[in-house]
Amino acid sequence: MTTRRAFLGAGGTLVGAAAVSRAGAAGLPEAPYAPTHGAAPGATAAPLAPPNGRPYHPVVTLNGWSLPWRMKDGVKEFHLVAEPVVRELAPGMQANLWGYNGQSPGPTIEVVEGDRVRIFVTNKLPEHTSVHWHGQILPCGMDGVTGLTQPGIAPGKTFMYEFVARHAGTFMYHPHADEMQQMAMGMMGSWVTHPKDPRQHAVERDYVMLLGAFDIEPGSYTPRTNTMLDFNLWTMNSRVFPGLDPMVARLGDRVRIRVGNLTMTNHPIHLHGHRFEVACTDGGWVRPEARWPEVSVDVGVGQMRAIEFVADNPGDWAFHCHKSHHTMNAMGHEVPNLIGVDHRGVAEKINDLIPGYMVMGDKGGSMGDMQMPLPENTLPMMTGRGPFGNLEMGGMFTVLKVREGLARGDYRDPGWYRHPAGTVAREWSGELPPAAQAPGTVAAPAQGAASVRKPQKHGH
Ligand SMILES: [Cu+2]
Repeated sequence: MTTRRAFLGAGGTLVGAAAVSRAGAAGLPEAPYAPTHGAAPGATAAPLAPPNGRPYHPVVTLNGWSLPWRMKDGVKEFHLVAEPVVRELAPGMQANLWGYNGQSPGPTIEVVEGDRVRIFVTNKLPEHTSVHWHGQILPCGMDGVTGLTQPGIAPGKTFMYEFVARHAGTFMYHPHADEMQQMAMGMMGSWVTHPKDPRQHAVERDYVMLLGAFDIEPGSYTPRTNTMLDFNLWTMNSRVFPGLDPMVARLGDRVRIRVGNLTMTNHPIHLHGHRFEVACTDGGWVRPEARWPEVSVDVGVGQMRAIEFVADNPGDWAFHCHKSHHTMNAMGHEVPNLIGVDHRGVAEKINDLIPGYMVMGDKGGSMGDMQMPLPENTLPMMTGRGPFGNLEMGGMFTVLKVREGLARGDYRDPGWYRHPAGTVAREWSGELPPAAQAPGTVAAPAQGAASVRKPQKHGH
């Protein structure tokens, strides 16, 4: 492989890979830097076609990229640099994270079953680290567990890992050193080992993402890493909606989406308009006779699930975590339910005491077109413009766009779906069939409540 690589970003810009080390063939392979894509930092990079070694069909890392390698004496050499990074979570919010080679998550590592792989890990963090190759069957001393199988990689030092990628499948990598801190800061990456025979498990579109969670106080930039469960930003590859690119498929394509979970809770991942099967986990391929149809799959903590389906239904289909709090950005959680509360007169009285107090929630939680001043570096809780208005989403949400007649390698956003005439839900003002009432019930009285409590805490 050449010492300098370039690849085409999603925006079509030619992006040069900056070299950390140019010591040449005798030294470390260069450590390519995350592509920057000019006006769209954090966009999805075009798949990395293998320049040497066995052929394979590359994956697309949603809002991420794959790490180029150097082939040396038949060994694929990669260079990861663990370091502080700034990641734009979505336009309007940046976070001080830790990652690899300029970004969180780190670049996806793609190899082929049977490849001998050598990975150099340079530590530019202020504390020791290590890399665990989650799911790989390898010699124990290469497993990356600080204290158990190796000493920690001290700041400034470089370690070398070497093993054979024995099994095709879906894996990840992350530190096994001060894990709570380092993973809560965004240190993780995907690993895909492609089958030796590219016809095996073949798909036309192959996406990969890792689920993450951060607790960043509105107005600040650095995650609170001691948080156990009460995170306020739920991410796919360290991005949140509307900062996530759509996944694109041509009508009739067989599609795989690989999802790994390195958060502190499970995420039921749901796809609209299609039925899928779990084809692969981080433990290997699921035998065809052992698969069953699903539209949601729970991705447990420390698990990877690769779903497969035929994109046979044209449209813009939501793809998201089914926990409704995980499709929102930073919000106040300690808020009583005020649906039905009569606020008339109350707001004026409170406003005398607290200028700027707003009444919220008496008609539900929709913040649809509400304009509120936000602290610096914070995203709206429910946001994103669609062709029919505000999507009222955030966090772990993106869209699968299925279109007729796309070119094979075309991953560009095709724009919003143009629905055939008469196929969109619409207002009805004509005659209605009767609306039957549940047996034994009477129409609800007007809702009311005795007390109004002001939201107390902002940030969760
Ligand atoms: Cu979730």
